[in-house]
Parts: sequence; C-alpha cells; structure tokens
Amino acid sequence: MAITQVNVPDIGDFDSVEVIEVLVAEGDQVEVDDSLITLESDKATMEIPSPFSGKITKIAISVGDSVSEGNYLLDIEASDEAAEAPKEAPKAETVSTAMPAPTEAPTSSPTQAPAAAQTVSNAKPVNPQAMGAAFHASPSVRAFARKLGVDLTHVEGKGPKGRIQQTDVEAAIKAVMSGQAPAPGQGAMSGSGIPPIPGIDFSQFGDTTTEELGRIKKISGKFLHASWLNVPHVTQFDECDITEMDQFRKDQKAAAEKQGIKLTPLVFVMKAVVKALQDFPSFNASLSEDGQSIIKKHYYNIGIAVDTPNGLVVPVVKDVDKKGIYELSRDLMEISAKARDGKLGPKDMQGGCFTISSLGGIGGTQFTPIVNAPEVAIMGLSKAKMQPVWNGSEFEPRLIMPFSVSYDHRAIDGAEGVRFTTTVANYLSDLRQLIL
Ligand code: CAO
Repeated sequence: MAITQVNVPDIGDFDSVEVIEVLVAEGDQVEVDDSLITLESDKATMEIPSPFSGKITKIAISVGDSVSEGNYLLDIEASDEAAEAPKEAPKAETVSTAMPAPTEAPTSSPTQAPAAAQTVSNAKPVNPQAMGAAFHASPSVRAFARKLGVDLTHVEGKGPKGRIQQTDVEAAIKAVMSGQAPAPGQGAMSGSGIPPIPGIDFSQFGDTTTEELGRIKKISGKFLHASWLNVPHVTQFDECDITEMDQFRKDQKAAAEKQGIKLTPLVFVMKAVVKALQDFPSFNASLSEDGQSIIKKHYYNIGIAVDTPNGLVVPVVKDVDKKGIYELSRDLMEISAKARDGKLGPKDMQGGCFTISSLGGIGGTQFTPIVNAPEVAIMGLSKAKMQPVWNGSEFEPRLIMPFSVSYDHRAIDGAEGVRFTTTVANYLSDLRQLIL
C-alpha cells in the first residue's frame, strides 16, 4: 500500500499561517474529506481535508507551526481503492501534482517546501471561514457547536488569543446543564443573554432563614420580569391639583357611606383615565405579537393593582366608561375584598386595557410602575399632599397628587406620553370636564 504525503494545498493569498489544531493522530483511519489540520490566519480559519481514505502514518507538523502552500503536513497510507481513486474520483480533480508517494517521509521543517520528488500536493481546496469579530473558532469547533445547537457568541474561548476550543463548548454546555449558568436567552425570555447574578452564601456574614416565595409572588414575578425585559419602558412623572376633586369626594362621603360605599380618590382617577384613554387610543391598546401592528381596544377595562398578604394581584374593573362613581366604588371594594381573601377567579383578572397601581393610601412621592404587558401603559398614584402653590399674586394651599405613567415606547412616543399625563391631570383638577 502506498504512503502518500499530504501537503498544504492552495490556500489562496494566505502565507505562513498558523496550525491551530491537529485533528488526527498517527494510526488514525481517515476517510476522504475528513478534516486533518486547522490553519488560522488573521482573517480566516481553514480546515485541510483528507484527499483520500487511509491510515495516518506520520504527522510532520504540530500546533503553533507556521505553514504555507506546499508545506509538508503528514503521510497517509492510502487504502487500496483510495490509492486508485485520485485518478478517477471527481474530488481528486483538484490534485495539483500526482507524484508517486515517497517510501520515507521527509524530515524537513514544515515551513520548508519538501523537494518536488517527494511532494504530492493532493489536498482538496480548503474552505476558509471568515473570522467574525465576535469570536475565533475553527470550522470543526463551529461544526461541533452547530451540531449541538450552541451559539458560540455565548461561549468564552480559553484557547490562545481567546480562541474557542471544543473543550470550551463542552464546558459551556456542562455549566447550563448543571444549572451553574442560564441557557442563553432563558434568563431574558427574549434571547438577551443577561449575565446571571452570582449566588452568595449569606450565612458567612450572619444568620439567615430561607422562605419559599408564595405562589402569587412566583407567578407575578415571572410576568413582571418578562415585561421588564421585553418592554422598552419610559416613565413620565407628573402631578395634579386635586383640591376640588377631594372636596367633592369629602362632600359625597357621608352619603356614600350610608349606602355602604367608601369613596377614595382612586375611582375619580379611573374615570379621568378612561376619558384620557378615549382621547389617546394608543394607550388603550396592545402591540401585536410580531410588534408590527397596534391593536386598539374599544372597551375600557381598568386593572387595579391590589396589595394582598400573598402578593400583588391585578383584578380588572370592567366597562369603567359606562359606570358612575358609586358603582365603580362598589366594584373596587368587591374586587379588593376578593383579592385579599384569595377568591379572585381567572375571569376577574382578564380583559384589562390599562392598569392603575395606587400607593397613595400608603405614602411615597413618585415611583416607576412596570407595564402590565401586553398592555402598553400603567399609572402609578402616590400620596397627595397639601402644598403652597403660587396663584399669580399669593401662595395658596392646594392638594397636589404626584403620579407617573410608564409606557411601552414602541407603541407610544414621548410627546404623546406627556400629553396623556397632562390631560389626565387637567381632568382631575376639574372633574366637570368629564361630562363634556
Ligand atoms: N393620596 C392621598 N390619600 C389617598 C390616596 C392618594 N393618592 N389614595 C388613597 N388615599 C387615602 C384614601 O382616601 C383612604 O383614606 P380615607 O379612609 O381617609 O378616605 C386611605 O388613603 C386608604 O385608601 P385605600 O388604599 O384603602 O383605598 P384606595 O381606593 O386608594 O386603594 C387599593 C384600593 C386596592 C388599590 C389599595 O388598597 C391597594 O391595595 N393599594 C396597593 C397597590 C399596590 O401594591 N401597588 C403596587 C404595585 S407595584 O408593586
């Protein structure tokens, strides 16, 4: 059986390229096209395929050597059919010289071209793979990663010059499988590959106890995280003068109580918000799943964030546009009681268009609520306070309520955002406008 010397084939304009991988060992059996060596220039990585099947009898280069076209790489003892094949097989058409194989492999340095009599430049043309700026990896490593569905942009290369090796891909898979690293895209729920927060053993600093999160916190946490990561949020801060509104509320309070109704500022805000949603339909909307369309809703259901001992829930008050202040107050009392008793059904929480989160009964000056996706906007109410307001000739005590609106910037522009908050503030400062 003939021993055939394999040299560096035509590698285009590249000269003196580094051997970064020797993919075979002496004694290995190879088939036609099996990758033998990987070369890397500053622009591309290239694998040298085997021109025939046979056994590797000698390897003349090692990782780190520099080689050019014609340099001696290794010897293959071609199998019987393979020895014949180069003449017949179409793949062998690229053989540039067909000299008899040397009986002894030359000992020349890989950077020197072997003597013509010893040279069989038989390799097929290589397929250089351009090196992206993102990572360096040989074609065999790329192929390995592709086979296992690993995105190499998420793999840290530990090879020379940060090159990604097969062992790096294996380590990345192992880290995900063992839970030490999140699968790329998993943490983000949208493929953003967020670096994980490292786990810390806090007991090294003092006593700790660990309590599992409640069911509602786990569920709402997932939705909040998805919205936080998927929705480009903008929060517009504003404030409104609710002096007259609150006076009206107080005037109605006793009468309302007689009917078992507790009147709070929230119901007035709900009415003002709905009127503003009618003025600004893109706030009463959702984006289509592909993000290419806006779905405007012609009904006005408002979600109300309710704080319960088990966590945050958002029941929905339906048809707010069709209801008066008393009816809305009744609905609000009913859903908050159901929420706190853990008796809300799925229907109570469906169909919302816009959400209000009111912390006004507790305190705070401003906060940035997270959009309750797929809705596109949410309002946060903070505690109203008496403040001195300049009326042009003197300071007047006025009840000022700070509020914010967070919105999905894909659906709503900034100018529209502030027009919306200004409009809500106007309605709340003069409730008569709601009946115009
Ligand atoms: N400024 C000043 N006072 C306010 C106010 C505001 N913005 N909003 C409510 N108040 C007053 C009410 O008038 C009431 O006082 P009176 O009894 O003297 O009239 C008191 O605060 C308590 O109101 P409330 O909270 O019981 O009622 P509400 O209608 O304002 O709110 C509900 C109902 C269910 C929204 C509320 O109880 C709640 O759960 N809020 C928390 C929501 C939450 O956790 N959001 C955060 C989401 S993000 O994590």
